[in-house]
Amino acid sequence: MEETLLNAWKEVTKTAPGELSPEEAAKRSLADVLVRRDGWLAKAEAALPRLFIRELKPRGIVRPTRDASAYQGWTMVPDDRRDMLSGRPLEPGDAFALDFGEHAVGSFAFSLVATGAVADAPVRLEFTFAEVPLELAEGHVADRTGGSLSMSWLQHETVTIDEVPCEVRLPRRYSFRYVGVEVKAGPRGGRFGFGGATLFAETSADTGKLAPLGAGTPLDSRMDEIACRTLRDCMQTVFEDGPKRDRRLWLGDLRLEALANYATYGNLGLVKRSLYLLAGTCDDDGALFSDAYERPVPHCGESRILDYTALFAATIREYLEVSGDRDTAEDIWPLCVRQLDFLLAEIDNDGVFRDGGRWWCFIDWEKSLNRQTAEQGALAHGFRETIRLGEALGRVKEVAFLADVLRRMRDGAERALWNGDRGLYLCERGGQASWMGQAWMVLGGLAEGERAKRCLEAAMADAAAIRPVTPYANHYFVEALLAAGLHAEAKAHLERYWGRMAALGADTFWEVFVDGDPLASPYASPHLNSYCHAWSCAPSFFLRGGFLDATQTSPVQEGCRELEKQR
Ligand code: RAM
Repeated sequence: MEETLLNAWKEVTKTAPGELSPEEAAKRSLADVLVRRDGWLAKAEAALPRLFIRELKPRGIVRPTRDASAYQGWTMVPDDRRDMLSGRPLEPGDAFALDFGEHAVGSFAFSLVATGAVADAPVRLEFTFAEVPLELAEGHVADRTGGSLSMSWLQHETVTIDEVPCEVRLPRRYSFRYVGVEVKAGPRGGRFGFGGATLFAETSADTGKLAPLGAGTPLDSRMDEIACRTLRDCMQTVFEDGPKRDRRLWLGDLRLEALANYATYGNLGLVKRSLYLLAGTCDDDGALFSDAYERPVPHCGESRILDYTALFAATIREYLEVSGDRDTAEDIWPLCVRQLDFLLAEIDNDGVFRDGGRWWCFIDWEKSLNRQTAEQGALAHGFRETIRLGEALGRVKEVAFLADVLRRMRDGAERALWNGDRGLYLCERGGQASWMGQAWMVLGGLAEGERAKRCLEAAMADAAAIRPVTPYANHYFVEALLAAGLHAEAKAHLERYWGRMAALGADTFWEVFVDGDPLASPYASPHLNSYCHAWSCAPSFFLRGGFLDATQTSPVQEGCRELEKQR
């Protein structure tokens, strides 16, 4: 038998009256999960939200221009050929770009108009839908250079039209602000023109519910506005990670989107649907997958991320706190308990997480990050949240054993990971220090009080400590600063990271952002990055005081209120 904390527990647990041993809890929860699974999918279906549709017209014609000072080296400048939108006769080789004025998600329609002369051949147009100028300026080379994901994610479309005049609506949904139009082939001699375009923007966010941010610095308002737009465009029939790519539900992204949503659009039904979709697509062993697809029929993806699974309990507990929807939380509770079996199996007998290679340990996209310390904290956070959810549901006895697990993890971290001289938690192999390692130790409650402050400050002061590269991980860094009571640092970090994106002209916040490395990409091509990625909505959550529910009393929530007061 493997020397894991779970097995140790199974050996030693003497069930106290009324309590369940971990083994019994797991067995019972699996039976409950399998009985309920189909019902969960039906409930996901029943919670399908309505989409709000807005019609947007192009604001103007633009041209990408090289600008060394602009983000990724490209900026959009106005193009004075405005008559491109009102039927100026076109020739093969003509090209122009539309600017819709803001990022949006939806379907795209356009018209071709007659110019008087007979259109004696089909018209072949190529469209390039772009979230940022780079995609438009260099989209044609991206296809050739490739990347580590499929290039079919690039929003390129070639359309051949037989009859002019005509109205055409493209079949896919696109995520963009700019659209490049190029006449690839067609009749010569000015026999057709472009008659205009419409973007039918879709979202399940009711923007009418969005209260103004109120007081605050201009930068606060700017960051909040960008974050709200980002979230709006990712709120479709589930919380998508990014509407350009991967266009699906991810558990880790869901938690942060749900938090920002509570503070902004308050669409509780969408959280419920997303939770049920993940629950209903778990496997026959009751294991959650980290991503799920809605269509053509609900099904799971292929990823199982350890730190995402550990976030499931928190996502349910927060939903319960805000919505008061006890039925849903009680309904999915057995699935939460079931995950404990998988999570606990990753912790050795001495209370320390050591990567057994069975899971994808994510935390952040930074490649050089050794994830040991961060996962230790993320798992502890997951167990703490499971206890809190159990308390809220009056089911704490089922998971009472976790209190001791947490004690053992704290002792384990103390012995194996804490370095008192440097004031940092370090990974066992190689002794790496990272910002996220400290952040998750704090969030997992393994570092508290002065220790929490000390390790976060030590990481920030250590030039060699590995920094996070995604807004996702940076969100947790801010959460950790707030949990440690470092409010001013939290605000400063928000301004440094998200404020910098805003200063660089972000219309929506990006999937990855490394100041000084604008072409950074986890996928070996910045063209594959998503530039509207809702795990980056932190400013709205933090600046709007966190949850809608003012009774929240966690240190993070108090920190959020502190930031709100300071605005
Ligand atoms: C990316 C997705 C998503 C994230 C996973 C881990 O591919 O876009 O945002 O949750 O990776």
